[in-house]
This record gives sequence, C-alpha cells and structure tokens, in this order.
Amino acid sequence: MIDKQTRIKIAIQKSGRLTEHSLALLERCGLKYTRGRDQLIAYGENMPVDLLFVRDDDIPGLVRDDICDLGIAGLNIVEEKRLQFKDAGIEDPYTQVCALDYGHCRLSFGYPEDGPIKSIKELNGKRVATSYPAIVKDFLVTQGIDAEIVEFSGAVEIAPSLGRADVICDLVSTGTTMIANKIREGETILESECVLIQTPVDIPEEKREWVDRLLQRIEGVMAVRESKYIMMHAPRDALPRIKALLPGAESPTILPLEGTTDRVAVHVVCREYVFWETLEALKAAGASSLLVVPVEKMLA
Ligand code: PRT
Ligand code: ZN
Repeated sequence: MIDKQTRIKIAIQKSGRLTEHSLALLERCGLKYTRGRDQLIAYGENMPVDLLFVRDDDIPGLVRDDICDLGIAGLNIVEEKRLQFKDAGIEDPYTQVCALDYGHCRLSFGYPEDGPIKSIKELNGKRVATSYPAIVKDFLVTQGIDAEIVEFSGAVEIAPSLGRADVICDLVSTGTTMIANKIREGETILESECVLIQTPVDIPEEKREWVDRLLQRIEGVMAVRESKYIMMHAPRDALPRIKALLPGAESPTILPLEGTTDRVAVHVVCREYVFWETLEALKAAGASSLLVVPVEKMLA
C-alpha cells in the first residue's frame, strides 16, 4: 500500500538507458531499497522514499498529476510533454529542478545522403518523421518553416527509405545509427541530458524535510562529480604560483611540515577535472608528493 502523505514517490525509468544511472544516483544519496514482488515499486528502507518504475514517457505525466513528487527523465521527454501540456492549456506542469549529467544526447535533423534536402532552409512543404512532434513543431514555427510532421514512436531512421518522410528529426548520441541508415546528421534543435523534475503541487509538511534533504544530497553528488582532493608538499614562497595553477579550487588548507619551516603541506578541493598537465606544472613550480584522490560526498 502506498502511503502518499508521508512517503516521497520518485518515478524513474523501469528498464532502459537511464535506469542504472538513476538508481546509482539515488544510492549515492544514501538510499537503500528493496524491490517489491511486482518489480514496479521499490520501497526505501532507510528513507521515506519509494521508487516507481515506469516507461520514461509516463514520468512527466505522473509528476504533473502529483502521483509522484519527483521524476527523473531525459530533457527530450520532459520538454516534449511540457509542450504537449501547453498545447492542452496547461502551463508549468512541473518544475525542472536540476540537470543530472547523464543520458546526454541531442535531437537533430537527419538528411538522407541520396536525397535532395541538405538543410532546414529546404524543408517547406516537406515531411519530417520524428518521435518528438511537439518539439519539432515548436522549432519549425519559430523558424517560420511550413513542414508536415509524421509521428513515429520508434525506428524513425527508416522513415525515409519507407517513403514515409523526406527527412527525420531524432535523438543522436554517437551518430552511428544515422550513418548506418545513410542519413547525414544536420542541425541540432535540442541538447538533452537526464533531468530531475518536481510536482507543481506544494509538498506536504510531512514530506518537505526529506525532499529538501534528498535535493541537497543530489546537489552534493552533482557537486563532487569531477571534484578531486589534492594534497602536496610545496615551498612556502611558491604558494601564490601554486594557487594560481589549481583548477576550480577553493582556498587551500596550509599545514606545517614537521622539521622544516620553508616547506608546507597544501590540501585543496578542486571542482574541475585535474589534468596531468596541471600536476606537471605544479611539480615544476616546486610541489612534490602530489596526491589526487576522488571526493565521494560533499555537503556545503
Ligand atoms: O521503455 P521506455 O519508453 O522507458 O524506453 P525508451 O526506449 O523510450 O528509451 P531509452 O531507454 O532508449 O532512452 C531513454 C533516454 O535516454 C532517452 O529519452 C534520451 O533522453 C536518452 N538517450 C541518450 C538516448 C540516446 N542517448 C540514444 N542514443 N535515447 C535514444 N537514443 C537512440 C538514438 O535515437 C538511436 O536510435 O539510440 C540509438 C543509438 O544512437 P547513436 O547515435 O549512438 O547511434
Ligand atoms: Zn520511452
């Protein structure tokens, strides 16, 4: 039995490209869960959080209807459904809380290599096959292009060879699917990644504190994605140069070293990727015993 008043419901993809990443994110937020016998719901053991496993296309609707407090889906789906809701007179169906940095892809036009159309400038009066009719329509309208949209729920890339469309507009990540179907990728109309959305309805008092905690933990997980903790020994007089070399660093902690006054230990969190070149530059500036370790959690 689902206790809607006190337990947070999160809709995630049941099985697909986003499932593993979404579960890993929630686990990194500390969630432990058992999956129910029907596999459609997982009950949180250590937090008042339950997971609903559904098709990604259903996630925006579940959040918009406040069946779920939160949902995790690709921006492509979140934006497509938002435009569909808007068409039906429903504004702001959910709040987009943050991007989650996985599930990256782009929605791009694709032109058959042996066809006459080479760019969106030639789309007037033509047919575009897509699984994202609302996003494509919105784009065509803003560009003043009058093209027909042919909706496909999958295998969009075969539409031109079936004679159902002149061009396509589909998700691309590596681009191999378009190439394999002799389609050239053209203009990108949406850069997508997985996003977290929240119900438009005020979250009941009983759940508020845990929702806030969860959002703060997600923020913490996101913040440390590329963060590294760097430790080194350095000459005290090289500190200004060393500080300038550290990428996205907060103020370092400077600690005395036993038995010397001119060398110190420097500890610092860097928020950006640390390249070998940076370490080599630090060494050239006088640093030694350089250690770079990953950061697991951060609470600002
Ligand atoms: O069953 P359900 O409806 O939940 O799953 P689904 O089949 O609709 O979705 P799924 O699991 O395929 O994708 C879920 C989400 O992953 C999408 O909504 C996107 O936000 C994101 N994503 C990231 C992608 C891709 N990358 C991607 N490459 N979704 C689809 N593709 C397709 C692409 O269109 C092509 O057909 O995968 C194929 C391979 O792409 P290339 O460019 O690497 O060849
Ligand atoms: Zn889907």
